[in-house]
Amino acid sequence: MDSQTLDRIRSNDHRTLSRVITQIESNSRIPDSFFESLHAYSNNALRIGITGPPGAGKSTLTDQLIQLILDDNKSVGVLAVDPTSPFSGGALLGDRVRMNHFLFNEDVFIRSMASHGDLGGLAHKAQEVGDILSASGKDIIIYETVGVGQGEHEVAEAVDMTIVILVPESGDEIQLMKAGLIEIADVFVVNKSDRDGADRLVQSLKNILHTFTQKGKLEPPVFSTSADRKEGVVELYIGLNNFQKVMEDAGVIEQKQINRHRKRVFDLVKDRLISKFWSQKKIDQLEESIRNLNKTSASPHELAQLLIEEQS
Ligand SMILES: Nc1nc2c(ncn2[C@@H]2O[C@H](COP(=O)(O)OP(=O)(O)O)[C@@H](O)[C@H]2O)c(=O)[nH]1
Ligand SMILES: [Mg+2]
Repeated sequence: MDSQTLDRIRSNDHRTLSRVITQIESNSRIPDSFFESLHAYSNNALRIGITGPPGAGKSTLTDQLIQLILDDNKSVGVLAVDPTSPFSGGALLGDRVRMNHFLFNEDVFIRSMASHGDLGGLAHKAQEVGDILSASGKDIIIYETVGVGQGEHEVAEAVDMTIVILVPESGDEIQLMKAGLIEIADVFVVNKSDRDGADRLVQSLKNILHTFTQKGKLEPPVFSTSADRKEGVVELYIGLNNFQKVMEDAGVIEQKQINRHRKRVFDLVKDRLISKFWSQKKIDQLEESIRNLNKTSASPHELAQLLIEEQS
């Protein structure tokens, strides 16, 4: 990583953005000094996560939101994170084709990122990419993630506002609560409002949220859209701006940022201590002690304690 990289990022050079994001995606070691200098420029963008079941209309809606953001004289970075695909591109290729009309617009940067099966690392990768997009001057960063399990929780950790997209086919309220989506959502969107059952879902979501939102927490608003017909999307954009203010005034966004900062420090310390600990000597020592399980009398707990106590 040469010293000009940060300058290029800050001058919104999309090729450099791509190159650095590829390095983050593939776990290449990027020097601390780079992130130290990046930090001062990494906190200006609003980070929004958009999650929901496959086919709910996340990409269609994101595409519409990009246009509204541009109309609002703002710039946007989009990171499509696919926790289900071990390969880059793949499932998300269709999305990229759909958003192709923004290809030569320097106020829009769109990238997909695969998790390479490393779900645990997704939160910090999403963070780092967000820092880079923020340093390039993007006002808003959107993360599109398929909500199928763990991935959306990882991404929710990296954003200021999580939008959960549902469709009338998403299932009943009980399933939603089981899926844990209510815990991570700041905002709900019921998309495909052109389909049967949409109004009922909006109503029952509102009821649940009203009943189950804890005291002192903000009750998530529920919006209704038909993304491919461009219905309700302007109202959603205005509603998101308003709710951002509500979240800011309530200190929710600042609290999320503080939590992120703390967690990043915790994670970095953990990673560094672990990699420092496992010297070749320690690895050999462990292998030596467990080579023949029949003869190994020490329990895993004893061995761990021995390895930790011994000077490296
Ligand atoms: N009927 C209907 N179809 C929609 C709507 N929004 C998106 N779709 C369609 O649903 C499919 C999946 O949309 P996509 O944006 O790729 O979903 P994603 O997997 O959540 O990103 C596409 O064929 C869209 O054209 C909508 O509001 N109503
Ligand atoms: Mg999509």
